[in-house]
Amino acid sequence: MKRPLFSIRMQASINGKHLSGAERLSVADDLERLAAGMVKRALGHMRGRAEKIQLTIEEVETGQIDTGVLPDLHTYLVDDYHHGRRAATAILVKSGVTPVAIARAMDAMASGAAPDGRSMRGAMLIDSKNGNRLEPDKARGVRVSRMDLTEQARHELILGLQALGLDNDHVREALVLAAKVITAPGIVAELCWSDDPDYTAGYVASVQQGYMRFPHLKPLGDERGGRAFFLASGEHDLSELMDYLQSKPLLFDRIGRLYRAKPWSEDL
Ligand code: WAQ
Ligand code: MG
Ligand code: MG
Ligand code: MG
Repeated sequence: MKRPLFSIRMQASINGKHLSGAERLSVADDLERLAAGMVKRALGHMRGRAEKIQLTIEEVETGQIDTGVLPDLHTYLVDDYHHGRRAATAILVKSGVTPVAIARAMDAMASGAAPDGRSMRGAMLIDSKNGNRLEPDKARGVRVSRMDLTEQARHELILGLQALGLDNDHVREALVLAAKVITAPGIVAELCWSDDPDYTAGYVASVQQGYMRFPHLKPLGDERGGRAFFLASGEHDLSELMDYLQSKPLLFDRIGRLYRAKPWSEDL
């Protein structure tokens, strides 16, 4: 833990549109392997081969690194994406997000979120009361980075997810991202579904309820996806929040509980 850590990030695009991204924290010895894996991912993405790949590697000041725990993971079985979105809405309402704000987030994600109808590279920031979009760059969104698992926590997570038949990059990366997002100052909850056409699962996450995933939050084949971070209404300190999401290094050294899938029911 005393060895210097680096933030390594990849962003790939095709036709000037976001294709794929990744972000990890790593010691110097692992950077080459991680960089190769990220380039491979960008070139072999199911939505096409990247035309431009940007890799950024920056040393992180080890003195600033906080540790943390991943949220508990729950899977709720739903019949289809309509059912999934109703369930996700019910959970978000419990977290204090208004139906108007939820509908705005879901409409934006379902229609591509970026002004040109494509998926954003980052996340939307949405006022949890009135649903207003607050991110300064509406085409790009806010990209969260500088978070990862310790080696030991990664090992435990992989074993735990394997036992549930859930070990894939989407789940691992989303859990780590959500873990950082829900502890950010002013955020009450997150909503996400993938922009990968073959991946229909998504989740709602909050500190109180954990990471609640649904196998269907969008129709199979849909290339649109995104993330919405809901902000407590009132005074927003956007620069503090963006700084935390983009720059605060966080290493998760403990995993949460990983629950078996169960059918969704309204009174959960
Ligand atoms: N920061 C902010 N927004 C991001 C980031 C990031 N680091 N990475 C992705 N996004 C946004 C961006 O708008 C993408 O278009 C969108 O999220 C989807 O990204 O439990 O795979 O990497 O089974 O396609 C969730 C369910 C999977 C996992 C999410 O997202 C599970 C997923 P993707
Ligand atoms: Mg991506
Ligand atoms: Mg991703
Ligand atoms: Mg994707």
